[in-house]
Parts: sequence; C-alpha cells; structure tokens
Amino acid sequence: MESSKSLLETFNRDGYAVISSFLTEEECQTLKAACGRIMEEMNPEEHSSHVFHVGEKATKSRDDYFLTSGDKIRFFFEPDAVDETGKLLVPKDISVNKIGHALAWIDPAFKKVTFSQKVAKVCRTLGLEDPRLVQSMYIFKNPGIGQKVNTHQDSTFLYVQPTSSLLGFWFALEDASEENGCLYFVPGSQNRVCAT
Ligand SMILES: O=C(O)CCC(=O)C(=O)O
Repeated sequence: MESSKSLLETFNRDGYAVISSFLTEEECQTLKAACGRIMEEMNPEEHSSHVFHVGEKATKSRDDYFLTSGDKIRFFFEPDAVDETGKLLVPKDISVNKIGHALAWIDPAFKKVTFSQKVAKVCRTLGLEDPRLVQSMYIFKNPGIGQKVNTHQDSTFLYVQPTSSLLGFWFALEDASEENGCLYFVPGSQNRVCAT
C-alpha cells in the first residue's frame, strides 16, 4: 500500500488516489454475497417503477422515492429493465442500476467494512476531522444493460458546504476496466467549478 504521505500528495494534486487491493478477496465476496441476499429478498413489484435516469432525463429520477431514500435501502432500476407500468423486462438480477442510499448504516456487512479501521486510517491520512457518512450505494454495471454516466462533480448532486468537503470512497468489488464500466477521473478537476 502507498505511504500515507504519498497518498495525501496524490490526493491533493489529482483530486483522487487509488489504493490497490484495499479490500481483501474475502471482504469483496462477503459484500457481493450480502448484496445478493438483498436482491434475492427484493420484490420487484414494490420497487420497479423507480428507474434511475442519467443525463437530460435525470430530473425524472428525483421523485419522492429517491429523495427519501437517505436512511433506507431502496432499488433504482435501469430504464431498459422495466416497461412504463414497472413490469420487469429482464431477469431481476440484472435489472437494477443501484441500491441506495443507507446500505452502510443498515446492512451489517457493509457497515463493518465502511466503519473499519483501514477506512478510518485513510480518513485520518486525508485530514478529515469529523467525517459524516451521508450516502452509501451499491452500483452494478450489469452486462448489456445500463447507461453511461458522464463526468461530474459529486458535490453538484449531493449538496454540502463547502463543496470541497465532500469525499467519496469507491470500492471495486470486481476487477474493473473500461470494458466493464470502471470508475474514471479527470485529474485536477477538483479545482474547477463544473455545472451539472
Ligand atoms: O453510476 C455511476 O457510474 C457513477 C455514479 C456516481 O458517480 C455517483 O453516484 O456519484
């Protein structure tokens, strides 16, 4: 693992830092299994009318179900996974875009990793003094379905003051590449003001 000093330098310069193999293989499997259980128990009839849109249609997603999900586990479907009545058009296990937004508070497996000593150490290294966990999600990137999320600053979606105080931790639970929907960054873009 990178030293704390170089992690901080990289983060301050680029606005992000990658820590390889941060979670163990066992932790990744545990989180995937926990998500599998949550998906298994989910009844699509209760949730599938809630689709997650990006781009120009994004405002359609910001309904009450979305806006009141901050302390719940809720399911946001891919637009191509359901018809206009909410009927599933694809197998349930590839139908969801994301689960949010309080996974790490509610599910014990996600809570354990999120509040682990190694995450706390990264927080300290980056100079966070009183961090608050305001949102946690599981994002799927299922094959053959889904939308491209364009570059954005998270603080234009999740409003905090000052905007620079918003920090995201992203954990890749599988090897991620451009082919299967990896996260990507624009180095230095933390110093620019971007509109949504
Ligand atoms: O769904 C994605 O690909 C990215 C999501 C994201 O950037 C976010 O939720 O802030």
